[in-house]
Amino acid sequence: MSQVHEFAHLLDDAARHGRAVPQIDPKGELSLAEAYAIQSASMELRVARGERRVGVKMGFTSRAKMVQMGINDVIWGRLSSGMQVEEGTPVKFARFVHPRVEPELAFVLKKPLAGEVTAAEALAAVEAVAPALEIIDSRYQDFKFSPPDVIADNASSSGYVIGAWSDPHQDFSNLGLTMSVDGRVVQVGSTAAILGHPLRSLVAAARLSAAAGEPLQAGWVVMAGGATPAEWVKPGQYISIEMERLGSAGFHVGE
Ligand code: OOG
Ligand code: MG
Repeated sequence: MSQVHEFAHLLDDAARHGRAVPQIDPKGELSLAEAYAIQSASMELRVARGERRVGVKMGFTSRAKMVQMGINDVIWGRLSSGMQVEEGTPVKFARFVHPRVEPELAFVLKKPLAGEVTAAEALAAVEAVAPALEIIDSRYQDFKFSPPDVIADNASSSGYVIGAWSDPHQDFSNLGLTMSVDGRVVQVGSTAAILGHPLRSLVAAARLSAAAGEPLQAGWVVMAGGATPAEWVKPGQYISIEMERLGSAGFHVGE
């Protein structure tokens, strides 16, 4: 499709300048393959500016997120170094269009993981797990999109914050979690909301990224997907996740 690069530039510019754009596929003409090609081309633009590829994020892996956004298929996106938010460094609100935040679980891999793998094989590739928050920021007006739209827009990837890493050889299939804004709990959930077990999200990430010719690498981070609906982010807030046994993570939102 000749428009791949045009759409990739449009969405990359929107992300860089924090400016909303109209949906690129209002008539439903884009295939999922074309949408992923746009996503890939937009990641190449980030890499050309010096960002590093650091992993993968999964989307719509919980019913809560599917219901909130009206989409029933698991999708994935590409994570780059420029998206990482450090816990102690306030994130600038002005860089976003209309950000939301959601509680997740993150994996970091110690081995490559590719193709059709079992949950046990996936676990054997995991170095550690951690509580995490994802900042999602659709580049589309009103945060409205179809599946191809959101895939092309890198699954709304915008930022991620990861807490302290823990040994993955413990049961993290059903850990209670809360997300708080300024210390007030705004969402309550469990890691079990993520496909019944977050490892299933890693299994899907291994399959989907290998099929795209970019198998998961040692050292990569995989964000398993939101466990609850996302909440709007506002300047001045402190947003945190508290996860049973694994601890917490949080960040300040600047102006
Ligand atoms: C799309 C991204 C979905 C998740 O964790 O389910 C996602 C969106 O909701 O804008 O990141
Ligand atoms: Mg997410």
